[in-house]
Amino acid sequence: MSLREVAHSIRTMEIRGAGEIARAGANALKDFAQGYKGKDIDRFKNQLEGGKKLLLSTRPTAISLWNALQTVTKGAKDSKDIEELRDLIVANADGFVSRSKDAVKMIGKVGSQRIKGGDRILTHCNSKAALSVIGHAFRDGKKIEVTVTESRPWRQGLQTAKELARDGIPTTLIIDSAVRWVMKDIDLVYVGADTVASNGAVINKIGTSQIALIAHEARVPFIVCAETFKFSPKTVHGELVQIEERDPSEIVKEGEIPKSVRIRNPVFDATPADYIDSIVTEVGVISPYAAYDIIVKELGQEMDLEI
Ligand code: RUB
Repeated sequence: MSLREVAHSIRTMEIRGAGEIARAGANALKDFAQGYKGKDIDRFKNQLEGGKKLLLSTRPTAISLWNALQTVTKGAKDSKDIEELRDLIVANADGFVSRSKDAVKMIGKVGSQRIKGGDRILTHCNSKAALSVIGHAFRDGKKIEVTVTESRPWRQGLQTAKELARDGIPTTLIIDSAVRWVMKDIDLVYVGADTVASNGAVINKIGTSQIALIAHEARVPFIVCAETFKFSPKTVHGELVQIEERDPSEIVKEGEIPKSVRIRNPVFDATPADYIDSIVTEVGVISPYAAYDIIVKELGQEMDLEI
């Protein structure tokens, strides 16, 4: 796929999930660099920058994509010739993709320690990191059951339910508004993240914050699974996370309700740190209040504040 095609696939959600879009973005820049036939280094750099902008314009909320593209182009400014720049982009992209896949596996191992045989787990949307935890616990022989929310309007929960059923994990599907009713039958909640802000707030699929509130009310631990590249250096610089609002046609069909009715389709929300028990990362389980430390330690290269 060309860089343009990858951007289109991310925009239209053929490629989706914060980890997947980050890896797809990194690979798109790598493929572009490998296929670059020009002889002018400045033109090459400009086109890479343009490709980065195009990829970043696809979906605004997941910081994973920005972190991935920053990592892939790290050091590009100082490159003096085309070969050197091409090799740098390829090595950076390969390094990012391989680290990010290892991170998902490590999150599975670390996050599953908390799960005991007989636990009933609830998850929302379709998160590779959360599924890694659940799958790890199951492969360790723990007899678990998983409840999955439908996750309107894209219904990513159906994908999650298919993946769990394929692996032989007992799975129940519920509609999003049933969460409060079924919470009495749940022991642990595991969700993924698109972005973790420096104040520990987690931005994830719309409805996540309601689930966190309900879990809090029922004293059920609410655990977030997030690779360190889901943490946002931009929030340290004072930027607010932009919540993507998608087309109303994803919710109602043309003519289904009067045109005068306004339709909003925000697809992510923010869960404050107070409602989060812990965040499982590839460098260990942390309190949401340690988000700033993770940003400084793991993503430190992006941290220089300029006046
Ligand atoms: C997906 C979503 C997922 C996170 C984490 O939203 O909110 O929970 O991206 O996923 P969308 P992962 O379907 O709109 O992209 O753990 O796979 O990165």
